[in-house]
Amino acid sequence: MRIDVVTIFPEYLEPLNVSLVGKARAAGRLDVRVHDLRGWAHDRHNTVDDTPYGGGPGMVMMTGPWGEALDQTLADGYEAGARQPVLVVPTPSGRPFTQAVAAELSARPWLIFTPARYEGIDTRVTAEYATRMPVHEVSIGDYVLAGGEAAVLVITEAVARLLPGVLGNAQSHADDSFAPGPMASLLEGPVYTKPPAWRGRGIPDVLLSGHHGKIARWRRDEAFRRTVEHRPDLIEQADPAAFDKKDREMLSILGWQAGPDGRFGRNPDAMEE
Ligand code: 6GU
Repeated sequence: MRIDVVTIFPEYLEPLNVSLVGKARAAGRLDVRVHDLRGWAHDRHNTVDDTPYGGGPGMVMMTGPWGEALDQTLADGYEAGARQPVLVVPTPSGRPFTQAVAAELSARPWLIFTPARYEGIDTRVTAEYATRMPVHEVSIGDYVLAGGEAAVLVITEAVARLLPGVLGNAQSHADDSFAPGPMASLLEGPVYTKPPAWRGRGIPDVLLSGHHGKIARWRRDEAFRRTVEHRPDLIEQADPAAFDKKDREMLSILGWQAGPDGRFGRNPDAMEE
């Protein structure tokens, strides 16, 4: 996969040299190019922003530098043999970035990121490139960052770990929290490693039993506990067909029951802690 990032803070993308993404690059599975947007500014102050039409606070990133930067980035990529670019525009007003979006992007050969500072980029830029390639405007959560660079780090890491050969063990993301499939959208439960006793705290007996069926069931029960506690919305939205008899027993113990539509909700008679 090729990734281009155009930014006014190239140094903000330094973490892409580290850890999983850094290793994927070193292994040749990921080709990351970071470009300084100011290289396409033309006045002596390297200006890339201007005041918003209609008034109001803040500054808007100008069409000129972005247009030239993206034209050049596209031309260089095509020249190097890259194909089928997708433009990924991080913005708090984008669609939520989820594991499903990460999986979709990981199947593409070429991503171009346009993290913005100030109040965002003149809308005509995305409108223009949307006539040439798919454009995904994405937000990484319901809070406001000073710019999209941190979102580029987040999205790149989520995508890179899904690339073939980047995680040693393909099974390691089959049971991720938010992985698609039968385990759909349960959070992962607690994990333990050696030593077997630490400050008076032991390991649940089942994990030492060697009984794989019981261990799998225990893990799923703990996943239900944690999901009910941290993300009850995931249980409410889940397709109840994904829940077997044991799942339903666990949900009942946790104070959840199926409503008339089959979906699960908190049992109003259950006692709160
Ligand atoms: Cl992608 N950008 C900014 N500036 N803030 C955000 C965001 C992105 N996602 C959530 N908040």
